[in-house]
Amino acid sequence: MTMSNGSNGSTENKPFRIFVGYDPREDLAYQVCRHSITKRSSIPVSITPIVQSDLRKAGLYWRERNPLESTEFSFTRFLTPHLSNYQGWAMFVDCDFLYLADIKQLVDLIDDRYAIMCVQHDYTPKETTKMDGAVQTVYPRKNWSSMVLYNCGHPKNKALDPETVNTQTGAFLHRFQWLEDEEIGSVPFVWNFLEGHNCVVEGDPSTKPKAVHYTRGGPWFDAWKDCEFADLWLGEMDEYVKEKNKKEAGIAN
Ligand SMILES: [Mn+2]
Repeated sequence: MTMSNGSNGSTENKPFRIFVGYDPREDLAYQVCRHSITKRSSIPVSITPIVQSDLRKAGLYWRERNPLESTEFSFTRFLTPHLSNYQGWAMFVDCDFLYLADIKQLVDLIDDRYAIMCVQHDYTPKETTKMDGAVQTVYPRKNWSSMVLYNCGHPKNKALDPETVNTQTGAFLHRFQWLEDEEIGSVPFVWNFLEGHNCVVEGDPSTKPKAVHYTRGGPWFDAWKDCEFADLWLGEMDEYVKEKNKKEAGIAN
């Protein structure tokens, strides 16, 4: 489906805004995720890491830390519409994603009828722990909030003001309880392909991941060096490191 009024930026020259959840323990994951987006994008994008310490300094985030939060962006992600001045569309994505397709293909799916759009997984994780031993919790709509296209100008998303993001429960936020079901649009699962859960069906190109989500932990952690699609992530990392070294050498000269 294509946009009628172009407010997502795909038909204007304004870059498409992307906020990536940042965690100091996963800096490399963030860098590689970012690289995988920019390298393949045929449209201008602006990528901003969501850094909890910066948001605390700016007075936008004051929640007490909770041991059940597996990343620093568990709650800060819901500031996406606020950080976009409640205008246009923007994407939030976890840092543990590897993009394998042009983000324009996702932007082209944007439909102004919805307040948000995401992959609507029916998902129950097998593991009870994730990443570096942080406790895994199970709840309805698990993983839906890990990649969300926000219609920041939609009146219903005004509900996501800093006060609400800082005081509401995890259930309210992660289950999108400020919205009615019909205000939540769906995009194909390949845009949030859960490593260890979703499967590629041979001979069916519609099951080929466009964005792999290493939700259990990715190859940047020793325990997940051999997970599915690890080779793709490691290849992207090599490329990112090489380009970074080249740039730094260029500056030194
Ligand atoms: Mn994740």
